[in-house]
Amino acid sequence: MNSTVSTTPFSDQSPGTSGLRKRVDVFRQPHYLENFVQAMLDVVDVGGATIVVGGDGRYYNDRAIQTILRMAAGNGAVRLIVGQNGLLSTPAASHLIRLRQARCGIILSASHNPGGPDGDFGVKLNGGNGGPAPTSVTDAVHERTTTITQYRILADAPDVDLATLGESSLGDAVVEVVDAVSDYANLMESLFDFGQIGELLRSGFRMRFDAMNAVTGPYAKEIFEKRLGAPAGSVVRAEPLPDFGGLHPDPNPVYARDLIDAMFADDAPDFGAASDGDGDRNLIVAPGHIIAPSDSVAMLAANAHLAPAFASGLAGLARSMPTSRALDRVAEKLGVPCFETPTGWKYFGNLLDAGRISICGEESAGTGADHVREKDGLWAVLLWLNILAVRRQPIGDILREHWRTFGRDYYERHDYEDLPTDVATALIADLRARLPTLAGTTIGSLEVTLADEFSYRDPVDDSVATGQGLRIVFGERARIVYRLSGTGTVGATLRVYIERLEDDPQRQSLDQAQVLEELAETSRKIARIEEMTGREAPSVIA
Ligand code: G16
Repeated sequence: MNSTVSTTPFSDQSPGTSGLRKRVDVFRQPHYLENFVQAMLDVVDVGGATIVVGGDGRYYNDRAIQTILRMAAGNGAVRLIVGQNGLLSTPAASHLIRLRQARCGIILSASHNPGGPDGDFGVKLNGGNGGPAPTSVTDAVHERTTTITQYRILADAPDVDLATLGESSLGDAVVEVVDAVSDYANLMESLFDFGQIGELLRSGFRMRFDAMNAVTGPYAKEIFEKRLGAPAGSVVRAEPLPDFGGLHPDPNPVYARDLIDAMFADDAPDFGAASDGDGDRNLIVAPGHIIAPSDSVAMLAANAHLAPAFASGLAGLARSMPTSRALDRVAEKLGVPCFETPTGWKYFGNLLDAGRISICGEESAGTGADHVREKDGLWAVLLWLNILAVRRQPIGDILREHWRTFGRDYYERHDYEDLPTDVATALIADLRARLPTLAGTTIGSLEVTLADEFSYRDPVDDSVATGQGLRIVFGERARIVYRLSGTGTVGATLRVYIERLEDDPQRQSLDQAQVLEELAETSRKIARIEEMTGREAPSVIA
């Protein structure tokens, strides 16, 4: 029976960079999930709509999906497309929304954050284009959460069987359980030269893909081992587990230690990669070298024409502001525009929809293209493999050749985690106030050519995003960027992004930490980090 349940607002349902992310405990409070979902359904107006629902399989995914299905049906949606067992990687969900022309998608994930009963959970809304809802929509959802008084749900309906493919009914709605792995794999097959990649993978070339016990496991098994013929065991930790086996499913050098160790061993495979909790991020590792995400997107763009999807060239490129400027120099050489957007995949949406860009990426391990409207970890791995299959050179050689041609951007991100929110906000405010005094000054050997707060006017719809990070620019040579993370669930994280360009080939294989040492020190001094936070050093260097 369709019930209307009375509720009262929660004060903490403001969606961050990528939807609402909180501890599982927070989501389990009575009405908490329901309030947020009702706010989304109200803003989208789902009467008569088709909706895609799925998640990364983390703890609480199974319960939350049943609630969301009952609410979607209770709010008049007519077709609910769900991944088998409630699983959908974020890029596969984006694809399914587009393929089935759904009005929206509801994706359950806290991305790379840890899972399990004490871990994190998240809910995000994607629009009919398959991409994260734009700020205008997430603002409206937030507004709605502050005034909500009731939600609608088929309270007494039994759980839907999500293990069995096919259709069933839920109230007046049809629930369709689909095999999203094959839809997604078919899309990949249409973009890349599977014949050539298969030849490479069957030629003795060894790859290691670490799914980190998260959602990409079944997709990677199907694509790499089944369709492309990579030897069994090329995909490791392939079973999605509700707590990711206790791992932090973040493909960075700290949490993907297993992969890094394998790739730095004497008998390292030829190519290593990992993805995150919901499959949108990627890490690429060459034998003995971790490829920085900012470099990876630049190298992919420079070589993209080797894959069928981009054989006729690229319309344009884009990167988030803190991502290194390596991509800009590739765009310049290709003669295409390179857009600089705020952090958050949603800012690429309009550019992709308008056909202004073909490939985009972020320092936070996200790379993607116009085939879906999310970043896509497996897509990035496949584009790398396609390039390697055509060039038949070791990935390390391609890396060094790229640096010789375009210069190398030594790059690090220093995270100061779990700061009291007021302390982090005060630090940014203090630095913001001092920006005008920094421009034109010389720090060490570098002159500050620009010190400002980044804001962005979307070239497609003219919407403006302000307050998107503080940047201290030293011409082409170097840059420091400061911003607060929008994805954490505890306290605040200050992110400091440091980059330095080296175009002398003799100086492109130096120790990264050493090259960046002076700039790192400068970054701490300029923002008075120790003085304001008591922290002498970052908690994580990525
Ligand atoms: C999300 C967004 C990304 C963004 C990242 C930034 O990633 O989708 O576009 O780069 O957050 O995170 P932060 O605000 O913490 O720096 P994901 O993979 O967590 O959805």
